[in-house]
Amino acid sequence: STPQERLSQIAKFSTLHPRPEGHKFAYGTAGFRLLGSLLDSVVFRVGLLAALRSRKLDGETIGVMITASHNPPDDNGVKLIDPQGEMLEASWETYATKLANAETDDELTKDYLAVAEALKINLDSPANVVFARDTRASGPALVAALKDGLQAVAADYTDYRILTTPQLHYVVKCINTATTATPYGKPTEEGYYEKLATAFQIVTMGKPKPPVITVDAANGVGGPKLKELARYIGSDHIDINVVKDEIDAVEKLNHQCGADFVKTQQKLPLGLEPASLELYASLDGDADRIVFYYVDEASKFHLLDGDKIASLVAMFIRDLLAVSGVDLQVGIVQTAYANGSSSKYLTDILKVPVTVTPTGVKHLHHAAQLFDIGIYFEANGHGTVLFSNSAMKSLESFEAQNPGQQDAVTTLLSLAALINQTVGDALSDLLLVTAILSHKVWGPDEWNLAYTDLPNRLVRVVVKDRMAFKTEDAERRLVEPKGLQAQIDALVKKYKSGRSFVRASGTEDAVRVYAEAATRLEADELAVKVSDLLKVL
Ligand code: G16
Repeated sequence: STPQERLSQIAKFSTLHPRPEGHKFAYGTAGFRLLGSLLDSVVFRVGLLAALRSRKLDGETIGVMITASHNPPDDNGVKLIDPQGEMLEASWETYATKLANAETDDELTKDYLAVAEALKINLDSPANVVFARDTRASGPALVAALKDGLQAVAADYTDYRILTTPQLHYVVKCINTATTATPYGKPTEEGYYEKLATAFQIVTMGKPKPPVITVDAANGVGGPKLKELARYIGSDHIDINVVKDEIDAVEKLNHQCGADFVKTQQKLPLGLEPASLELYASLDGDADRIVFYYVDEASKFHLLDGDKIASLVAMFIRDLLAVSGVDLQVGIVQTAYANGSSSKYLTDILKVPVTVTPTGVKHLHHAAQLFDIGIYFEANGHGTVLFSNSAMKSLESFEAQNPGQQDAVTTLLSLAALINQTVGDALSDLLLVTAILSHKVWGPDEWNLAYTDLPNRLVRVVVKDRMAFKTEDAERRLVEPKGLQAQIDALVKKYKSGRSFVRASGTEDAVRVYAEAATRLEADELAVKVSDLLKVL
């Protein structure tokens, strides 16, 4: 087709997906995220961009995931996945935002061409895109808009229907590595289950069955997918009991349950009646986050969040490396939300280096890639472990001197297969944690012993303009509004082991306040006082 025909094709489709007036869209921490009813034009345009991205990369396959993860049921969102299963390269976020905000069909075609020209993209080259969605009611209509976008620019696509976000990341990496020396796996949902199930069976071979686990699936896509995964593993190897799995009751998604609820409220999902000292976990709406918890004999609730997962995994991997004799550097990546006690434990007791980055998987992921084995977890339960190519080669070529060393190397290699290397994955992390507990013959209370969390509180504050909040030092300090940081500092000084920071959310129209201190009372008080500072703005 001629360039002119191409543009009129885009304009023709675009008229079917008009941009709602008065909204400024931004590609944020987790792509575009807002009310599902406002997303039609955005998703259509993401289709155009996904095709451009694929064409720029010689037809490598790009992923598009339609989900709003932990957000309420009426929200939805869309994010792009790069060829190795990573988040969209940051420099492209600007193009995404630009296309989403074009006022008219004409402006859109002009902006589209401008991106193609600036990046020297050959619009005749092939474009390949795969996509999936979560269980939200607005999903099917948004998929239709995406397909229109892909058709408008003649991209080839495959609809993977309903998947968890990490499953789509896995598929993207599998497709793009299929013909390389290190194929990641079979690019199907079944391939995903097979890979994880086999790795889990190898990692736990000869070990006792892990503790029985009950999983709150937030009434989202993770429920059916986890049941399927458990079926592949088999009840000889693990007992997983899935609750909160009503995916058809769309209004129940993330409602008083799920990883975000349990982490921020620091309490059990609604209606869950736990048996003491048994292991529980909660997923979020697209199953890329997980937190664990239990109640003790005195019915006290204990949260085992992303920091606790990172610490458990770091300890296990460090010990395996010591036994194996393979010399690899392990590092941890956290955010400002990491509990002060966890950072202290990792640095002082485990003696592994800790890097702090801003919130958002892309930041943590990149920092983790700098280590041989990089462990990254946000306190909210999003995280994974990255084994570098050279680490994999060292492990694969290592010549063990005794069966102990061989065992440790085999376990490390199967951990690399068990752990989703593309992004934080609640299902893969669930298997990772239970496999470690099986090795240690631990229940949740033994796991929890490593360190005691400093009491902490997270508050969500709705402000007039969250964009007015600018931070530095990995979000630990405010630069703007001017003068506010000095006021926070003055408050923090009054509390033993006090720490507090304020940052704008990238996924909700609000500002988040985090506070921790030596006692529950003080942590709560500090959080309230810092929040009060924002109210007078
Ligand atoms: C997303 C991001 C996470 C982030 C979370 C909350 O998670 O992927 O990295 O921690 O939002 O971010 P914020 O505090 O900026 O709203 P999810 O699970 O919602 O995709």
